[in-house]
Amino acid sequence: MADDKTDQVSPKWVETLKKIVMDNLLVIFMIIAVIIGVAMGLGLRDHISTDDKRTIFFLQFPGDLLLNMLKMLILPLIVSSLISAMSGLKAQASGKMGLRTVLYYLITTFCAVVLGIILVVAIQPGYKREASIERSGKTKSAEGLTSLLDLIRNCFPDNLITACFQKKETTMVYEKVTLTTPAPSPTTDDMTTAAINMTENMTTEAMTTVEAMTTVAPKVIDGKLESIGLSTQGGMNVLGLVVFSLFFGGVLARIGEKGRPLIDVFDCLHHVTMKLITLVIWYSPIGIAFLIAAKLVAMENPGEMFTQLGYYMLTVLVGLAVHAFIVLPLVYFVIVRKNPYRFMYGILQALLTAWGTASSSATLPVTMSCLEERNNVDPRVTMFVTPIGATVNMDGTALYEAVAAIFIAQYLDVPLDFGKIVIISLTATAAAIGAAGVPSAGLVTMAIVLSAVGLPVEEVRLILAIDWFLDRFRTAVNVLGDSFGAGIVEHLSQKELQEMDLHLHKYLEDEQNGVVNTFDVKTAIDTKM
Ligand code: 7O9
Repeated sequence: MADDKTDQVSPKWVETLKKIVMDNLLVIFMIIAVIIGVAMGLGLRDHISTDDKRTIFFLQFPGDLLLNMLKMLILPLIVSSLISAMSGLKAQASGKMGLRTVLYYLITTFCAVVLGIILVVAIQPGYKREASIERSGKTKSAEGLTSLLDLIRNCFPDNLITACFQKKETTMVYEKVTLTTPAPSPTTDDMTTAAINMTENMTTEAMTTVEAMTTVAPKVIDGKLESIGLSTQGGMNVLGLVVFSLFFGGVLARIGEKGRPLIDVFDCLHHVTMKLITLVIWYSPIGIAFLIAAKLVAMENPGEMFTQLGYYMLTVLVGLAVHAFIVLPLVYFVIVRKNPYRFMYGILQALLTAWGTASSSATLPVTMSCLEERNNVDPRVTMFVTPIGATVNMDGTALYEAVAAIFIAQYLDVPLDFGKIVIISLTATAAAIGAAGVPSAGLVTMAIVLSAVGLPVEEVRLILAIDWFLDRFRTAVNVLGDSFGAGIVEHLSQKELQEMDLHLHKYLEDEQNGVVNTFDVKTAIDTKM
């Protein structure tokens, strides 16, 4: 008996500890992976030169495997999730949920932009400079109207198969090039140098290649438009697939009994994909460690970067931190009345993946899995909210773009009045929402914000050097925003979800008791989980 007692006391204590460790094993692995990645990267910097592209390429191999595995799952995941979610929700419920989702995204993105603007105006990083910033890299062309039309055009792809790996982009070729603003300083990039040589000659002959065109900002060009047309760009047309899946799922739910087999197919596809994700997640610590190490080894002149752009970096990081640790948790707490930090702890793994990969789309599988498995968010909500969130909700990016635009204005001593600041806030919000839909996005959306207030687009070069570094933090904030969104929409949609549960419960009960169903098949489909 005495033995029994000791057996009971110590194992219980050990059991609890064991349970805590086991429950958080992956998170612990991920944290260790980040630490190992940073240590490995910094350690290898002494042995591998930044120019040794070959070794760095090989060093990144395990990380590339992770990125591939995650990206491979995106297509089946978004299509099956959105179709399943839409076919499982009643028209009214999906409408209400959609409205809440969109409102949450718009409001939080705008909050992020305003927060960024307040900080950049208060800290004034553009005026605090010791040395002039080295300008590097090339810029892409961007025009507000064509980008907006591209965005809408991409919502309706002409071919579903090509939409999985191509987007359409409006391209323009100009006959003559006249310089209206000072020429940008030369860089090592051949294409850019060629383009600059042309602009330095004030008036040049036609630029024949589209590539040459895209290296010069359109504001610089004041020539006759020779041709305009569509070209294809690599990358998944995610917006087109999202729009298609939403409508497909919506209609599928409404065709009654006939739709049942297909609904089961997509349900099944979703379940299998989620299971595959859990497998990939076990590999993710290894991949993350090597991604971080390779990036740190490849980093050029970190000291210079930190001193020259230190205040700018500080502004962005403080903004992201305030948004992540104060604004979003506060919104969650006010609406849901639960501990937001516990919620954040649940998705820590997704946040670390976002930080390690700098891609919220590659993180989407991990985000969904964390929300469903660890935070117990209703799958019907995550399936609906997170794929859309990964596509249109980018709080971190919006904040970053607003800060960057005003930083560039400060650096160039261009005064911005209140009207221009309002324009920046609106375009930064819109650019972040449309980023995934605009072909060759990234810096293009930045260029749209700049050109909206008449700032020289090529000056994005100022901030290019540390873009990759800040990208990791803003991606984590993007993912955090999507996740809180799922929690909040679930809370707000409780009534609809419970109603659907009730219907299903009754239906199953009746079926079990052999009662002739009071619900037709369509209702059963509408209410299925
Ligand atoms: C950041 F829904 C998905 F998963 F299928 C999906 C697929 C692709 C969602 C989005 C995309 C996509 O193409 N996104 C995209 C995002 C495209 C271009 C630019 C950006 C902006 O990226 C962020 C940033 O640079 O600030 C950030 N790196 O969240 O991934």
